Amino acid sequence: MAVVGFDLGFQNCYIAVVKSGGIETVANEFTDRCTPAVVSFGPKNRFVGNAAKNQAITNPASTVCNFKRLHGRLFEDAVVQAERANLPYDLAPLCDGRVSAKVVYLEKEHQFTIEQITAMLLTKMKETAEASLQKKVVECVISIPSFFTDSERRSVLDAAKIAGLNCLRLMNDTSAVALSYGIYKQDLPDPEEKPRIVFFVDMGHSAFQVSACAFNKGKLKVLSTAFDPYLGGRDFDQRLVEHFCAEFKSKYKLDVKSRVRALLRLQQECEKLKKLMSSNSTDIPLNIECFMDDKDVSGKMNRAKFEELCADLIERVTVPLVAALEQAQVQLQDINAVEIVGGATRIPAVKAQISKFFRRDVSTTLNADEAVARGCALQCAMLSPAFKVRDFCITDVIPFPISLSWSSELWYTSIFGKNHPSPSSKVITFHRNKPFVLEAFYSDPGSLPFPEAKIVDLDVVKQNGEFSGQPPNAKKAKMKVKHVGLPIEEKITLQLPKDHLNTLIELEGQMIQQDQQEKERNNAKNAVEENVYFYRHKLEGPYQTFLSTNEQQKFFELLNLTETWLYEEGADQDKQTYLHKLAEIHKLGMPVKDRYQESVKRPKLFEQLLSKI
Ligand code: ATP
Ligand code: K
Ligand code: MG
Repeated sequence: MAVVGFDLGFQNCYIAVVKSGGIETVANEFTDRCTPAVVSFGPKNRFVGNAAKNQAITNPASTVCNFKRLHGRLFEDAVVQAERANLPYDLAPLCDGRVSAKVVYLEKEHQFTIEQITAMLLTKMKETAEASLQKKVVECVISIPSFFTDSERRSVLDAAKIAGLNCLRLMNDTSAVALSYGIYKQDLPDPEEKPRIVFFVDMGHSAFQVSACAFNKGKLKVLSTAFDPYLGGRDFDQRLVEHFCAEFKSKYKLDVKSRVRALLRLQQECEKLKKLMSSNSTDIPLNIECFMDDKDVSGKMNRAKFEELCADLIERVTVPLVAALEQAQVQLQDINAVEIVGGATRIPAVKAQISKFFRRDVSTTLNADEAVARGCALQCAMLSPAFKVRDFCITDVIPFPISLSWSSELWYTSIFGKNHPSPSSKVITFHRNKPFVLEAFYSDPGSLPFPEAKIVDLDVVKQNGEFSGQPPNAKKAKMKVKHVGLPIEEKITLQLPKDHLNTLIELEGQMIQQDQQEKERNNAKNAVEENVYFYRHKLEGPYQTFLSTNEQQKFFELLNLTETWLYEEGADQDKQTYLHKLAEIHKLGMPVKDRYQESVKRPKLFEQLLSKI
């Protein structure tokens, strides 16, 4: 069994695998260990990751990015609507109200659910892992933000199923980081000693998360988790974008926001600028050629000015830190280390703010980009029977309290409090002789990172059970309790119905096949082109003397004709046509190649023979 961990980032995804006893992060075919969370749709195939990111500006309306936060939500949801306002592609409701991305694929309009989009990304990551491991990947652990609610989590699980993955566990980003930190530490305090307290702080592209963890030998207990789901690197980019939009308006009379492509280019440049400012405090130029109306634009920025533009964002860094510290019930002086990960913690002001709050230097002992994926792979190894990993017990927490209600009797109880351990279970006894409905829900809608209470209603787990075995007076006849099976019908709001899920699994399979066919077609076309160049080169050189002038002339003619054909009607043909062209070339080329190779081998064979005489 392959052991794989996926960091499903808002912007950047990473894959870690267990290979010859160690954890490795895997590079894709672009030798990039980061797979951008982008899926693009073309007339013949899909592009995922790096290839899709390259389409972001040329094909913005069918290039789906920034979609992670749309999981488990309805189209009407305020979060979805707020995201939609800034997306270069369109979202649309499905008939059940869930959200989908509207794109042009295979020259037709298509709507893909967010689960499908994430599944496409996971398919790509799965293929990358398979290429590295040289075996099939099914079992995996996937990371999610700690603030993801039940419906968001289930939505990610559905995406995994569509991609043909068996997600053994979803792991909170910061817990994955904590596991990567703790598992190899040789010097953790003994179980009966005072634990080592470490805070993990992760600022990614879309969100800010912090968790407090207590480590002892062989165990990790998450004490608290806090977050700002709407504070990440992209907010810092946006400040720069706003700044330059205003500047270009007054300087060049350009309305950048009226043009999708210009805005996207500016966003890309601002992100680059932000990264440059992390290692450079002097003025940095921003130049974009042919930006709008054939105009070149330029501007400049420096770290001090940037920090001014982002002052309130930097202030907000403190809020979750306070919450995590309070809920963990530890004192600043009890903290042994503060580890930062996530790309946006590289912003010097963010790092300084964290450091200022904890009154200590922050540590960067972990790989800021890969720690989440590595933690997921470790967790996957621990869950896999095929691997022996040192015993390490993780107690995670769920930040939101959960209650149960029994609608028929207005009965209500809180079963799990804020930051309750996870996984955990509780036994609750009901005495019933008729079917009954139990409803599980988040007790404190205000604590959910949703702006609207309405969404909370939809985020409820309902359990509908038939119960017939217990006599009505079971309470009195205590000694005669009879145990019968309790058929449970589970109703989970917003989850894909099973038959629909199967359809989506099938559809993903078809799209994988379509991509494969397109890849083979392209390979065949490239082979024709490569062989034209190969033989031309050889005919002008070493092959020259191995065919008659007449044959040579005929061959050159074929190569020239094929080359012209490739640029004209041959530009877009099916695989078979290319293979046919290739055969034509080989028909003339192979005999020459054989003659040539024979001539190279002949002296050597001759020498061998001579040496034997
Ligand atoms: P999320 O955790 O929100 O799902 P993610 O995991 O995809 O997002 P990361 O890859 O951790 O996010 O971080 C990406 C962010 O970090 C981007 O905003 C990127 O611009 C920013 N970033 C990366 N390197 C630097 C740097 N050197 N200086 C400033 N910001 C940086
Ligand atoms: K990431
Ligand atoms: Mg992340």
